[in-house]
Amino acid sequence: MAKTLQNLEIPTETAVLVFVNEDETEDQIVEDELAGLCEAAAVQPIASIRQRLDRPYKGTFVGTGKVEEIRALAQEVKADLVLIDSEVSGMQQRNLEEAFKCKVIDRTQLILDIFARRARTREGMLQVELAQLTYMMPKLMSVYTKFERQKGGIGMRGPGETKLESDRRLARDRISSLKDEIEEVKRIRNQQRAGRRKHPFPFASIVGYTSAGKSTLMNQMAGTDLLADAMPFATLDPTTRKIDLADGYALFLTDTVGFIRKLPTHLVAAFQSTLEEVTYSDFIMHVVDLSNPAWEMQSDAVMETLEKLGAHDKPMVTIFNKIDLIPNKVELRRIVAEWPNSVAISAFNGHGLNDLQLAIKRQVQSLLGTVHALIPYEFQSMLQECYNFGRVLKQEYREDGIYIEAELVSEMRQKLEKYRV
Ligand SMILES: Nc1nc2c(ncn2[C@@H]2O[C@H](COP(=O)(O)OP(=O)(O)OP(=O)(O)O)[C@@H](O)[C@H]2O)c(=O)[nH]1
Ligand SMILES: [Mg+2]
Repeated sequence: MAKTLQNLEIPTETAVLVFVNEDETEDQIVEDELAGLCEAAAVQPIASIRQRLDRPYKGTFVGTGKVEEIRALAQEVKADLVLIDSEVSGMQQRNLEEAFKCKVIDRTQLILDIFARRARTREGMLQVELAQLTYMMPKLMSVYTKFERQKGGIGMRGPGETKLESDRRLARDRISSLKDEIEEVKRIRNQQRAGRRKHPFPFASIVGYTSAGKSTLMNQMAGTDLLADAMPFATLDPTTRKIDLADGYALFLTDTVGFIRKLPTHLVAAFQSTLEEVTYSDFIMHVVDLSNPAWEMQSDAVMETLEKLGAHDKPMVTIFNKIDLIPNKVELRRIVAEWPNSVAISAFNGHGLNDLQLAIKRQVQSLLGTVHALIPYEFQSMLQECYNFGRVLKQEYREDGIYIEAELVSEMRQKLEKYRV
């Protein structure tokens, strides 16, 4: 049975959306994306308004005339909240709430709220709370004045909900204890990773824009039953599985949280332990939803996030997904030909997965090195290690030892260094 998103409520809060993107050509993309985020956060947009801003106004983010316009609109449609599609400061938020006489939420808070809904594991919850608190810290003094007693609802949800009302000192204490707890979780995760490192197989992470089809691909390749859903940020916690490839090759594959344009910095920082899976990978599988008109912008956003994580220099296979939705095959072939180390697939119907397996195998092979060695009989156990940690191509019992020819990961190659022939 297909998994569905739990916890999806009927929208409870109505919102006026305020778009502030500068570039006119991005209007549709920006609108679609915010609609998706609203749905994921159970917010119902009932009206929208736009201001082209090259630079936000210091006190109120939008201009004075716009403030009045939004106030009138929000009152007319009786909105529960006004959602600004950008990051606003605590002072701006307070000023706007005073003006609108209703709650004001920014894009970062909306995304944090979705994460809070999705958090299932202890690690996920800790990280969401840390992200919420660090984002709220500077706002605590200013924002939670008038509306602080309106508990619950969007932006107030999640593990941190009661904490948000506490004063700064309490928040600071909580942040430091959260960091300690996350350290502990991280330690355990490192142990697991070290355990997997004992195997000869390389690590790869599936990264990509949210909803690109990462979990669908993981399910196809690993036979997992991960939640795949059109809603943004369906995946929060990473999952790692061993994948067997042809000719005895294998790798550890991790599916993880998706990225988004202007991914809040606080989120990246707080999700360090989750995102470490990416930083520790030997190579990256970048899934791009080619059916999305904004795929290039999305791909750039992913590359920017990888840069923030220090993972942009890793070898990468680019996977153009959802080609079942692309009618123009000529254009598709052109893109794949132009894009280095790329393949086109449909994670949905499995089309192109053979090409992908080949591309991955090539990547894995490039991480292995061939070794010719003569292992003395008293160190026979090393032969077993070669089998365990690589591919033995040839083996001969000779007078002075066991001759082997094997493809091995670098750690194992080092171990055999002194027996090399
Ligand atoms: N038509 C089509 N739909 C696809 C394909 N791959 C994934 N999808 C759909 O795209 C949506 C998102 O897929 P997911 O696998 O959840 O995407 P994800 O990248 O894991 O998303 P997040 O975890 O939310 O960041 C789902 O509704 C999938 O059914 C594909 O190849 N073709
Ligand atoms: Mg996913």
